[in-house]
Amino acid sequence: MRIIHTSDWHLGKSLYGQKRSSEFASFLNWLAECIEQQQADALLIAGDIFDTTTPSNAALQLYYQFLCRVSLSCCQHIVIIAGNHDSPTLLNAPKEILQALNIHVVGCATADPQNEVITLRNKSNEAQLIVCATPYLRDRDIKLSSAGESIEDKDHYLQAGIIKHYQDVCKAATSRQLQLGGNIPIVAMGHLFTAGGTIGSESAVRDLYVGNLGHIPKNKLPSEVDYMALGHLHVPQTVAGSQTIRYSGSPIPLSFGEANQQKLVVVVDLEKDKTEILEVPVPIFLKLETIKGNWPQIQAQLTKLVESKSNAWLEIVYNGEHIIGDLSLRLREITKGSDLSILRVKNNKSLEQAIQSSTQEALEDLTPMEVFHRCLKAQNIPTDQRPQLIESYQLVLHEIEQLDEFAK
Ligand SMILES: [Mn+2]
Repeated sequence: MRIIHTSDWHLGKSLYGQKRSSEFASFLNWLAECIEQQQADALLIAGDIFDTTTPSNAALQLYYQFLCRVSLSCCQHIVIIAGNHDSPTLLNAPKEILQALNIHVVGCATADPQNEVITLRNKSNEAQLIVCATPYLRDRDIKLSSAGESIEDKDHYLQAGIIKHYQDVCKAATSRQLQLGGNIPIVAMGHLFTAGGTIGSESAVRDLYVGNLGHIPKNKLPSEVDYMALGHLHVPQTVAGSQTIRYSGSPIPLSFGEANQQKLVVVVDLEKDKTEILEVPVPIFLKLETIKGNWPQIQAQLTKLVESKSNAWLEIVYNGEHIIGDLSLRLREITKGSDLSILRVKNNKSLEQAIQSSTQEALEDLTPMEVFHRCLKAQNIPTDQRPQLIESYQLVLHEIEQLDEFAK
């Protein structure tokens, strides 16, 4: 049994206002070819299919066209779980019709763990693989928060609840394994943050779990499974050194911060007693590059890119000694007539900045917690009062996040 594990597509995401539909289409085309080349039997997508809970029709079309194409290929099954970015109901809406194509969708957790246990069968109706398909778990899937709960209480209940949910689903899977004769491999899927995970410079993920809220220690993950296909972190990685618990990461760099990561999908061969793993690198469909330095450095790098006829998308960070008021104009001059696109210019030495004598930054560059820290400083709040206020603020942030998701 050969499976391919991927996650965090974030279809529909744009970068500083630029649509990325052609990169997403290129990736899905590549993935469909990769499935054929690898002769994969199943595809597991571990959440964050879409970037928002209301994806555009163009993003939906990419998704359905891909599902249709793959369901006609050698790949007999697709299992999809919702991530925190996905709308559980949007994913679930076509559940029955997709089921007819052997595409299994789990948009939200239910009270019965059996609903998250899927048996994949071959054409002769023989069971090949059991999949524990647990979607992203929200507060309301675990327990309702009560007023006056401290961050420690909340973290404790949330963690314990998430762990128990995974254990319940795993237990249901092992009893199904017994019913089926005992030697069918089990794969678990999840969309969560394991403690110690690498998040790179993903502020979007960093903000999601304030403090350590909801971080799951590796030794609490179900150990009875042959492979665990995780989503949520965009940097591909193994969990705490275990080769069989992995994040596939996002398939294309979703921000300039991810541009230097090798993106990949994971091919997993599940035999009776051994699991073999192969990482297949995803090609770069469009280069994202950050150009940083003083003016001569930026000028030299840009000229080189123009000469090499690059069509990269660029982020320019000027941090030279001298104030440059006409940075954008100078950049336009150099790149005129080329295929380069400058998406973002950060001038650390602009005239306005010299006047304000503070670093030039936009609110979007800061996390809500950083803003709060600055508030405390600006209001001269005594240091001994700060921890209590920070804790309350973390709780409020978390409540807002959950309310936001409830509305979805
Ligand atoms: Mn996520």
